[in-house]
Amino acid sequence: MVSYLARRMSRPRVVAIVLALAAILVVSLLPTWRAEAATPAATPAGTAAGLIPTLPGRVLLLGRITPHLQQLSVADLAAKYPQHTQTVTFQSGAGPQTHTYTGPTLYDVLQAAKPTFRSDVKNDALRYAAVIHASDGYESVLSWGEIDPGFAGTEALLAVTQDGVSLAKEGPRLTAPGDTKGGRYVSGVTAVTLVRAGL
Ligand SMILES: Nc1nc2c(c(=O)[nH]1)N[C@H]1C(S)=C(S)[C@@H](COP(=O)(O)O)O[C@H]1N2
Ligand SMILES: [Mo]
Repeated sequence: MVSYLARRMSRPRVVAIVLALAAILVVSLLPTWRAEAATPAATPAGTAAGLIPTLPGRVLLLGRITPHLQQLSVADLAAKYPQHTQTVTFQSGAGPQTHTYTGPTLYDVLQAAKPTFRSDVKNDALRYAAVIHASDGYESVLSWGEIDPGFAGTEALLAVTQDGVSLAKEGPRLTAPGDTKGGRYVSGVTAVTLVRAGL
């Protein structure tokens, strides 16, 4: 077509038409490109969705542990740590819910991951917190003082079963016994980051 046009029109005119068509194409695609740049795929605003890689059937342990990146399968969680059973009730948008969970304590899992607590800083562990990340970008925090048996000693579990049903497919669920509302019962856990919140 271009050669047909070239035979009928002067060369500068063909060049001008091609450039004009290219400009129209770029201008018409610009809003799409800009929208894609502003909203990376499936990242709800204000969440870590997309920032933390999701390994199906695995939980990543990250942050102030030794080494800094570790991974566990749900089978590891069910076999390598002492298992606890707890029946808990929490308030949710769908009314109060009561469930029975089994799994290791978050405390045992993090202790085995060797936190980088400093022995030369008084109660360094009390400056630490675990961030629980879920597959949908939901996150919640438990401080070390909440889960350490020497302090509040909340038996937060990384539950691998709920009401007798395996959570291997959707990922473990954090429990927060003692909480009234269900907000910290994080489901579909993909990662736990141990952070040092002290300055
Ligand atoms: N991953 C994830 N876990 C979550 C939530 C969420 O949005 N995403 N919502 C929380 C809230 S606010 C409540 S009340 C409970 C509800 O539990 P259910 O999803 O089993 O009904 O889950 C909690 N865990
Ligand atoms: Mo909730």
